[in-house]
Amino acid sequence: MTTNRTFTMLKPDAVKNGHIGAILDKINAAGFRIVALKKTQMTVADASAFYAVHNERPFFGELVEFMTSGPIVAAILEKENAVEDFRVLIGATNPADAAEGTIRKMFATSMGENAVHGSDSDENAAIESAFHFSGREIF
Ligand code: 3AN
Repeated sequence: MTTNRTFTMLKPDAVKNGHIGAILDKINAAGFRIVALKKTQMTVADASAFYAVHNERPFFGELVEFMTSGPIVAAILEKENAVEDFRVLIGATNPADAAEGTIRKMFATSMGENAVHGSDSDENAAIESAFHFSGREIF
C-alpha cells in the first residue's frame, strides 16, 4: 500500500438513491484512479469491526444499523495526496456544513446518512482497504 491511496465506501443511502454513477464520475473527474471496486453488503459484525474506533460514541448503534441496511460500494482510490484530497472532495461530515460542490453537499441527506466514507489517515486507508479487498482485487 502506497501513501497515495485512500479507501472509500459509497454508503447505503447513496446506493439506494441511485447515485453510484454520479459519485464515481466526480471521483474520476477529480483525478482519482480507481484501483479496486466492488458492491457488497456488510454484516453487523463487519460494520462493528470496521467502526470499532467509534464503539463508545452515542451514535454507534445507529451507524452500524445504517451501514448494514443495504449494499455499499467499496473502492480504493489512487492519487497524489489521496487521503487529504479525498476528504476535501467529500466535504464535512454534516452535509449542512459541507462546501458547495462537495460530494456530501450534493448527495448526503444527514450527519448519519452522509453518502460517502473517506479514510482519515494513510494508516487507516491501508487498514480499511485490507478489510474489504484481497491483493488480487487491487489493480
Ligand atoms: P467522517 O466520516 O467525516 O470521517 P467520523 O469519522 O467522525 O466522520 O464519523 C464516522 C461516521 O459516523 C460518519 N461518516 C457518520 O456516518 C457517522 N456519524 C458521525 N457523527 C455522527 C452523529 N453525530 N450522528 C450520527 N452519525 C454520525
